Amino acid sequence: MKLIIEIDNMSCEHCAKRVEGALSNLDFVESVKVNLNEKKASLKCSNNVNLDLLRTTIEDLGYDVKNIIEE
Ligand SMILES: [Cu+2]
Repeated sequence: MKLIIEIDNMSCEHCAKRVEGALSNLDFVESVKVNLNEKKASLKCSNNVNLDLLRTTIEDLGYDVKNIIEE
């Protein structure tokens, strides 16, 4: 499944890499790419995706999840 996560408060490429690294460590995340300018993470996830865990993983880093969209 493909997801787009809209993320607020990432201020630089370092933030984007932090989010990318944390999300890629989740076992159901197959691939992740964060676009800083668009404030979006694009993910490919397996079927056992946990949306709450995606949200809290990003929020625990200090960023805000505005929306999670299934493509
Ligand atoms: Cu930063």
